[in-house]
Amino acid sequence: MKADLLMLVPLLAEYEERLATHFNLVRAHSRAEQQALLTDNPQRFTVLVTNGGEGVDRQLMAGLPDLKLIAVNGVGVDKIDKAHASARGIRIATTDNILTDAVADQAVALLLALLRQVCEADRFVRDGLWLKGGFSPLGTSLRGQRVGILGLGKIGSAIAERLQPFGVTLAYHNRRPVTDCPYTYHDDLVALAQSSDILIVAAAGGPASQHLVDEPVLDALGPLGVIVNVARGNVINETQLVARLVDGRLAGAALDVFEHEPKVPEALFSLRNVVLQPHSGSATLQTRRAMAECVVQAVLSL
Ligand code: 8YV
Repeated sequence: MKADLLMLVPLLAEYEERLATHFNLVRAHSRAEQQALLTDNPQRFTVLVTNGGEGVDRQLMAGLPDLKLIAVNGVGVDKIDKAHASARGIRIATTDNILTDAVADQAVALLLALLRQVCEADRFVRDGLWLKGGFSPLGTSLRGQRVGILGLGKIGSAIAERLQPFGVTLAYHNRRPVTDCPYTYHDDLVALAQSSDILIVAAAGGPASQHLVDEPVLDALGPLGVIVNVARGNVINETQLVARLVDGRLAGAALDVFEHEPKVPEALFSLRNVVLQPHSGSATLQTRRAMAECVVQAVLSL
């Protein structure tokens, strides 16, 4: 008889099929379905599959007494109680390194889309407005901009590498300076924001980075500043961010992630100075295949 494998999120079909040759897949994508499992022989699960955005509900993890492995289809572990997992010897496997390039590409794509008003101009053409006159607002050149990166880890560094040939100046804020790094280090995030035109958020999520980008940072970035977030929504104080985008205390934002996703503040929908994405930084076929392969290997290795 096959063992049960708990799937909190879907994987690409072919990888689920591979897993299904070894396991009986039990899909519980909603909180209600997960809750129901807790009273249905929960000791049958030794492995579960989730992703970075979803993590594992605290109560669910506590209710699975024989859990040994959490296989994450992503790198973020901010929605998993790591202390609880480690106390119970539950291993957490991630797709470390695999999505770095895709997320860094997405950050650059979002930045250029925002500065060059790609989405706005696309809507202009689709709506047939070009026939009535030219697209009037001018975009912003990337060359010469001062870019500040919050979080110079693997993804932050990959973003910096991609931006260098565009002729920007690069600086960053991290808990500690990165050894042998050519970019200017600011040990204070407000100071980084003050000396940046563009702030790119690439920091890991979790309690330590909750609302790191708050009023003082947003004010320091100022009315000409723009912000890009490919990390976690709650690294930025979203209420403060939205208020500034609405009243012009911040020039623009390109956001792949949100504090309460998939809920996105409705005030953003009518703004022309934002680019909004549904947490799709790693969403390329190649990357999602490589991630799913990594998850399958982790599950089979138990
Ligand atoms: C993943 C993410 O794509 O890796 C993460 O932590 O947030 C995303 O890039 C997500 O886990 C979906 O699989």
